[in-house]
Amino acid sequence: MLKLCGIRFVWFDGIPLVNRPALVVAALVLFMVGPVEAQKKFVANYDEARIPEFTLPDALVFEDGTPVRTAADWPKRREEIVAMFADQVYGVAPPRPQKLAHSVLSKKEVFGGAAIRREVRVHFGDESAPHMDVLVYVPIGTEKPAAFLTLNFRGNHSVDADPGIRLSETWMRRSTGVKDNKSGEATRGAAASRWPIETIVKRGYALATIYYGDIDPDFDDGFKNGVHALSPPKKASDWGSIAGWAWGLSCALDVLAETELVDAKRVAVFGHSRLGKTSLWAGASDPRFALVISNNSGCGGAALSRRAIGETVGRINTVFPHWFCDNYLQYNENENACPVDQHMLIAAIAPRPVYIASAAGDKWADPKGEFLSAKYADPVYRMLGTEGLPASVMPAVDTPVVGRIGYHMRTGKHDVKNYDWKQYLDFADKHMGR
Ligand code: GTR
Repeated sequence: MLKLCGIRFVWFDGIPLVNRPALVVAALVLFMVGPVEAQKKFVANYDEARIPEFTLPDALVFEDGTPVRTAADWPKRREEIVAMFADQVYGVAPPRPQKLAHSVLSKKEVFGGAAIRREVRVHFGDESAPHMDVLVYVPIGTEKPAAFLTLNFRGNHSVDADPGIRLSETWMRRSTGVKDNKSGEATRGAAASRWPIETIVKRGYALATIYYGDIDPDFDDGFKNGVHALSPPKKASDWGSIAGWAWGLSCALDVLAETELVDAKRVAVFGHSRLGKTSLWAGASDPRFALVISNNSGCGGAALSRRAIGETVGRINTVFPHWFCDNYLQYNENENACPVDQHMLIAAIAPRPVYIASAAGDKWADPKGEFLSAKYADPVYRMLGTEGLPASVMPAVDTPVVGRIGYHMRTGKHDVKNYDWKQYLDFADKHMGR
């Protein structure tokens, strides 16, 4: 018998055996230390010279190798691309409910008579189904305005200090003012710097925002809560959280169309960071969105995965296992095997206008990779007869390039600033203005 590090190895017919308690201990150690170690060991690459070699899949070639020759071929190729993203990346969502029961919880004139603020409760089914609250600002004096439909991170009450907005009662991530995962008064208006609502309505746009946790609380609970409870994922291609949030946005668009509060044909979908990944997927999967905005969406959003700079597919799947579908795990440190890359997500939005914004200090999200996605989506936009992205090299900081695809890299860090909103409002004027 051989004893090594406290584990008894018993030799039997020349085969080393390990005693059972030691096996259990080793399995436990592997189970607990394995993932922690894997996370600790992740060191992001920021060196362009160390990017692995890669070839991008061509958005303009069908899966059977046939080239996409004309605009008439595009809808079929687009369908192929959207299906691959659903199957391999975000997961397939169930059909939206036939009925979305909704009621107005509050209605008030705000900003000195510039807008009406409403809180609309929307159930994913009849009145007994789970619900989300949509906070809607509609400018007064603009008939059927265009709108920005958005998700927020910290509750509807966080976007403005207005005491009339209901405090979110949904599970909330720990942060200042949140106790036992419940929002406190101190979080009222806490995210207001990201939401220049008065400016937006005074420019003639409506703004609708939803706390993303109303749709699916952002933690890995095996999909028991949120909208996944309505259709729990069973297959590796079934929906993850990003697909759930995007599905919620599409439901909100259904209700905006039904209530005629805004012009449902002119609704832009906007999101920051993980919610920017979500706005891209919402825009790609639901062609009713007239315009799409991704603010610092990074890995799994606008950034090319194959560059593996900053956050990588392996890292994101380890830290946020619930965001994507299980099929996406195959591409951990194996991005080249994925049938799609993120420029195809942008292309799937074509020819609708799309704006991609980076921040110079947000290296984790790979600003260059975000720009390159826009650039490699450009041939699709041009084939469809639009001006695409009017830049072939990355523009300098704070110098937006704006065609049917818009792009800028703002000074500063991962955030949403008035500078970003100014570009989005100008972009909306260009493409959704009357
Ligand atoms: C980070 C994550 C990013 C981004 C960000 C956010 O931790 O690595 O992909 O989504 O969170 O959403 O704030």
